[in-house]
Amino acid sequence: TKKVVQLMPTDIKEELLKKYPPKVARKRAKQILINEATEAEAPPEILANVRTIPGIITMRGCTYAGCKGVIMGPTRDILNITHGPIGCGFYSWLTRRNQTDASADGVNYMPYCFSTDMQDQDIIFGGEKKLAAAIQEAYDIFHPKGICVFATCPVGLIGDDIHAVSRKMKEKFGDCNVFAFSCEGYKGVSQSAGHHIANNQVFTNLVGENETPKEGKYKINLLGEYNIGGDGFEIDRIFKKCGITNISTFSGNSTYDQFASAQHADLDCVMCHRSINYVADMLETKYGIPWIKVNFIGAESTAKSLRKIAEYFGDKELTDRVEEVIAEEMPEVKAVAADVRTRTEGKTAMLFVGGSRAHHYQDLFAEMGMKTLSAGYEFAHRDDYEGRQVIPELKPDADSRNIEEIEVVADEKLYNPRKTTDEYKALEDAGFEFKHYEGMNDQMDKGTLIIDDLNQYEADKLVELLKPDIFCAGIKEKFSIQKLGVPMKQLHSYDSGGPYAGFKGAINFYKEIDRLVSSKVWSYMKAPWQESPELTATFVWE
Ligand code: CFM
Ligand code: HCA
Repeated sequence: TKKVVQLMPTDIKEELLKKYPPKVARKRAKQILINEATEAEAPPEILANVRTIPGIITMRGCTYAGCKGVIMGPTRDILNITHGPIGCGFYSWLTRRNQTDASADGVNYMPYCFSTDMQDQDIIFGGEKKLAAAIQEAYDIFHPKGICVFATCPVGLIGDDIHAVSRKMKEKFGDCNVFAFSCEGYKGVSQSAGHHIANNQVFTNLVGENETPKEGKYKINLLGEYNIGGDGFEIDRIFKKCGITNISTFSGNSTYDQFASAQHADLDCVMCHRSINYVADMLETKYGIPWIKVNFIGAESTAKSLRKIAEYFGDKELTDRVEEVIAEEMPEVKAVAADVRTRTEGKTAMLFVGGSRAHHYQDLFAEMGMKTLSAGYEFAHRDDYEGRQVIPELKPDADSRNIEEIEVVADEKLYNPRKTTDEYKALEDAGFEFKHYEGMNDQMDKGTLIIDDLNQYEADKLVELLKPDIFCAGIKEKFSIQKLGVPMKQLHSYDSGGPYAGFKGAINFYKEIDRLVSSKVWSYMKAPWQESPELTATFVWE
């Protein structure tokens, strides 16, 4: 006999927490939010960017992954050496599907995996000599413009001074910029600390090096775009069509020289705010380049972002051209959307991805008439949920020496997880400035579940209770979700698909999701709870 019960968001939250010991349940309760914001209210608070409780199987990665894999990985002509055991280098090698086009000068080190391959004796006697030898060997074979060295966990534990080795080798070569990142995996609570470390070092050691001005009427940098599955290629195609010059992308399909020339841009467009906001702030502080938030995931968002850029330049020629491009690109997008909507309208999705996609991809689903039941980030900070960012104190004489100081002030003001909405208000009243933009909470419907640092147990439970038509996350979740009979789309690597950004990307995405949610194959899977199907639940929201 089947019993139909109606589940309220509070019931779901209770179900997710039921199995935990009281202390764990108390902490997780603060990271599971029932979205209740109305237009008049401030967005609800969530606990984010805090340590995962030991024993919980988190979806997160480590600081090394955020630094070496995410920020520095997509740059083709900087030679990246992992100082550590071979697994760290190997598992961060090309798994992110960041594409590159080396046609200009043919230099591309991405197909190589460079590592010092630390062994037991290096741990016991120290690995600095081995690192110096690896840098020398890389230089002799490739003569790159830059070599970056990345610390893994054991390097920090044994105390190898990777910065001293890098400095020494830089001086020795004279024509190769060698610098290092103290991005040991354990340094932070997630990848997020790795972004911060990477941003600081690139800014300190590289940005501003090329003083030759760049040509272009509307010069921008695109920050936080990593060319996964070719997204950056599609965005660059659109920029080019509009007459916008992209000086540098941080860091999809980027080069050494692009980073070195970033200070020549008139405007910074920030796409993945989480991973690169530090660079945007430093460029603003040191060079006075303002930044705006953009999003090229979703056709409507793409159009909106182009209009925002045109509005910044306030130039009729650019505004007209942007409108022409949108008018040219949109009909095909709309036609495909209308077709897939006949099958996707009303279907439901869950999105659990790193630090911005779980938000950005909701636009694409909305364009297909699909609803996001639940979403969350792996490692975002509260500002990514609540939609505000502190403006660090502008220091007119700021240079790379006080970057740390500026960020410490910013972090203290913003990222302290104990700060409440009221305390923010008090800060604003006291004259601190915040930039406001849309966070995940603003976008999601009332009554939806926003969950930070979701884990395997909760993911399975959510699927069991809410049975979404599609679940989006990463490789660690892929197969466990599919075994529950629900189609799973990787929003990190895009599986083997993409691009999904821009206009052409939107079309690709509609077709892919249509294929996944319309397929009958998933209904043949028997999920564990279907062995005894006494209970069928429907999710109720307002
Ligand atoms: Fe930014 Fe990214 Fe993301 Fe990210 Fe990442 Fe990524 Fe991601 Mo994987 S930079 S936060 S650290 S949009 S690698 S391209 S997909 S978790 S949501
Ligand atoms: C990382 C990279 C990752 C992992 C994706 C996944 C990516 O965090 O180290 O878990 O599938 O996008 O490649 O986020």
